[in-house]
Amino acid sequence: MKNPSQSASPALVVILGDQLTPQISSLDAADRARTVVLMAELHDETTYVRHHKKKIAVVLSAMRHFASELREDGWIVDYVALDDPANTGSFTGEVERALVRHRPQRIVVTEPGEYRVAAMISGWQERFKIDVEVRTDGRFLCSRREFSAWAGGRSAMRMEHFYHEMRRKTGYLMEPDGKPTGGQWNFDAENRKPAKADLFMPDVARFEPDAITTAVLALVKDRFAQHIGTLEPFWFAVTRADAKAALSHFVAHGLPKFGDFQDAMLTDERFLYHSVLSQYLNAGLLDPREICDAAAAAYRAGKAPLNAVEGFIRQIIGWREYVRGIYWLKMPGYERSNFFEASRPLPDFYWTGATDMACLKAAIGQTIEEAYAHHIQRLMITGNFAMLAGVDPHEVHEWYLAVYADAYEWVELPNVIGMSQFADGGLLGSKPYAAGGNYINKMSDYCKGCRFDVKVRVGAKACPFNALYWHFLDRNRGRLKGNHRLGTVYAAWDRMNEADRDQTRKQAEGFLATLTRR
Ligand code: FAD
Ligand code: DLZ
Ligand code: SF4
Repeated sequence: MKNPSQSASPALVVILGDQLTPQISSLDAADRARTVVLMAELHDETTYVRHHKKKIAVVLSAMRHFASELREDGWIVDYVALDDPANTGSFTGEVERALVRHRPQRIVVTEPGEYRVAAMISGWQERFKIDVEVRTDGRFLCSRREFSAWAGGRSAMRMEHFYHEMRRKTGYLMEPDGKPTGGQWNFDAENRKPAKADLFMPDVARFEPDAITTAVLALVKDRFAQHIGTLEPFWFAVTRADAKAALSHFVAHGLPKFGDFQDAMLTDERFLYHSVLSQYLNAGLLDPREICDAAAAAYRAGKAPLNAVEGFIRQIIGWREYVRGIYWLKMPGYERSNFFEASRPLPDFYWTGATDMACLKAAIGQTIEEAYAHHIQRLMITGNFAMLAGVDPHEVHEWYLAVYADAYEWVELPNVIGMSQFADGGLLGSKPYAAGGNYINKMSDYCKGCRFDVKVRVGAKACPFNALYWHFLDRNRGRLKGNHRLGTVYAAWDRMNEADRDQTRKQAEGFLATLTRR
């Protein structure tokens, strides 16, 4: 229980770079006159992986805008800039300095998104001899405690079951009789159409950099020249007002076809009908409820079909909340999962895009330019390739954490370790997302522009995904043989004659030997 005199005692509220929400719990019931808000641009946070330049820029610019909005709203904000000569570069170091400046009686912070930072904060009370109150992050629809209660005692923690609970809890797309709208929980059977290049595609919402962003871009250009990525053109929203405009833009232009083409990939269409909202949502510029409210309202107004709206809401109240729950349930240790004992270094071309494989070149090329790739590119192109090639999943994880503007470990890690690399041995998914060239050809136009032939398995023209796919299954047979969902593919491998199998193995091994790293 909170002591009433405590809430009036001078407090230092620490706001982290992904807590840019005016209603953040650390500010609840705080007295503006007796509270100092500390925000700090930190060397450690900008470099614990070599984040994409655009990611650093969007975070720092959004932090600066948020600090100035808080000040306009009457808060006292102590903002430490990256180039402040006294900046120690870490949360702990900056809290220590702020304690000397402000002499607060207590520290208040909303629970951080990452285990690494939570471990740091857990040492503050002892180290600084001051009360530290860590509050639940109310921006999530399912608290960590609720998720543990849901997970407790279950042998399989499937997302679909969790999602039904979340639909009931939130009431999204639910009828008064407790049944799901449209009589089904999930309309994916109507989704997953391949895209056609001649369809009209809406562009993503783009925003001109203002003076604050322009200063941040100059700072990032100067300080992080060695990090991956193109800094300009920079079009991300960095304020809540612009992020809300991006949400309205998506609901009007992207949402109606979101479901149909959710899994499609096109070389010249980087965003298709995706929302491109995750970087705003994860930094706190948007709230999951307002996004789902807007999508549900579009359905009710007849502006978007049920398959699109259900699929979209599922990603947010289902997948997003579910992966966060898994992260906190399994950390620490989850980041070192390696079910296949894969040890190959991440190939060089993940950092440069320099490969003849047109699908990887497109997905990595746009990642370098935009700090964005959509879900199927992350899962079925870069993720699939890394798993088939036997890349160390920890290296894969660090790459994803670095290159995407929306990447924070709580959401990135389960998607990479669990969903994409099957490195947790099936906690999150019931079978590995492994596919040969056929799948990529069906869902994209990449193969048309590729020097490899997607229909061919061996020889100089052979699509590398084909032999790698069989090689992956073959070399991991011992680990996967109990998986009933793979029975038919192993049966197909067994039906191949021994000479073909042998050629396939050699083809894959020859290709793997060409992969290099810097
Ligand atoms: P949309 O396709 O428009 O989806 C709407 C929203 O749903 C997203 O903005 C996002 O908030 C949420 N969402 C969708 N799928 C997922 C999912 N699997 N997990 C959590 N939320 C989801 N998402 C991140 O936010 N950060 C990451 O670091 C991240 N890393 C990923 C790594 C891999 C290997 C894979 C396969 C997926 C990853 N995702 C990650 C999930 C997903 O790819 C992105 O959320 C999505 O591509 C963001 O683009 P969007 O906003 O256009 O999404
Ligand atoms: C991602 C990020 C970056 C690049 N820089 C900062 C920063 O300078 N200061 C800050 O407070 N937060 C930053 N962040 C976000 C943090 O890494 C994030 O808040 C923690 O990882 C907890 O999720
Ligand atoms: Fe990718 Fe193979 Fe298609 Fe080339 S042929 S784009 S490598 S799937």
